Amino acid sequence: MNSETENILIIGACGQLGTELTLALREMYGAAQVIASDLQCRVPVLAESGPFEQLDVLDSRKLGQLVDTYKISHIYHLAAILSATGEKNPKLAWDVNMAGLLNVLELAREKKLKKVYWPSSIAVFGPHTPSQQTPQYAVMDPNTVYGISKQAGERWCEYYFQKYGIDVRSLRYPGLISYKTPPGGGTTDYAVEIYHKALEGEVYECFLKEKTYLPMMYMPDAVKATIQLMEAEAAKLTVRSSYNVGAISFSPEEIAAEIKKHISTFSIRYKPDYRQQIADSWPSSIDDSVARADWAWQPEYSLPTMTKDILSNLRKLKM
Ligand code: NAD
Ligand code: AKB
Repeated sequence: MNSETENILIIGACGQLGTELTLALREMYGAAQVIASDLQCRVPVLAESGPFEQLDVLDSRKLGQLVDTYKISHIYHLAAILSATGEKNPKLAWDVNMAGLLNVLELAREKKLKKVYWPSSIAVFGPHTPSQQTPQYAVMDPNTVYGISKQAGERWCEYYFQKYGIDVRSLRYPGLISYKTPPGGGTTDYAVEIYHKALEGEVYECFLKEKTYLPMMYMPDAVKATIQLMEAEAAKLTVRSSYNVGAISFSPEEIAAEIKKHISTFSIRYKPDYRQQIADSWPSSIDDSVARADWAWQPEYSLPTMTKDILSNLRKLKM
């Protein structure tokens, strides 16, 4: 452990985002510099490729001990209860999402951490938000406990930046799509499950209606955006709540049609459930011009290039 360089703690590292972000940060900064943590180590590669610590973010004493032991300078706080799971257990979602963030922000203030990363979500928007090309600054009336916690979290991040000078940075991710780690209970999870079912030769039963457009992003773009934001010069950042970041927008019928170009026998049927109402309250597409202007954000993947990449990689993994 080198105390002169960045020592990074990732909280919630075993999740869909954390698994890939941890490995990318270990590549960049060295494995010993990047401490992965989660409730349990569900992803063996994270303990095999570098330090891993069991941590509940609600345990502020243990969090403080880890920061001291590893001389942590940067925290990536990813632990959260996502939208669909949150609606089943609103109290748990509020406690984990809110108290967890406040523990991290307080610790950053006490221990004078150099930087904190905390992700927000398109879930901060609601039914009265303009749904097409949703601007950076728009009406926010989230109606899920997850969205309410993310909106409040954004306000806390900006508060800690303005009051205490904590260098907190944040992105409002759209639905993240990956093939390496399963998603954790969100409304956009269908766009991950669909690829697995297609390769298993099964009909995919989609929990959203065929024309439900949502903003989405392939995981390599999400990892790139996160690292780019964290590396950006502080003086260039004009948003200290959370940046809109966009990439792709599509509906279930469009992703199914794209998969059919590769697997002609694939078929989908629709059985919308409680997640339809959540999806209907979220934007269809995102205006991320502020992120593009401030730190040169530019996504790489489209629906066709993402689909080709996921299917070829999943085929190799399933062989
Ligand atoms: P995930 O559900 O896959 O992973 C979250 C991780 O947090 C899990 O490994 C879980 O074990 C851990 N965790 C839960 N409670 C904890 C606690 N009390 N202490 C420590 N760890 C705990 O979520 P994800 O998709 O990787 O999302 C990561 C972050 O990105 C979250 O803040 C989420 O809100 C945000 N985000 C994700 C998406 C997406 O589509 N995946 C979109 C927008 C925002
Ligand atoms: C969810 O669906 O809850 C997440 C998100 C968009 O925040 N994928």
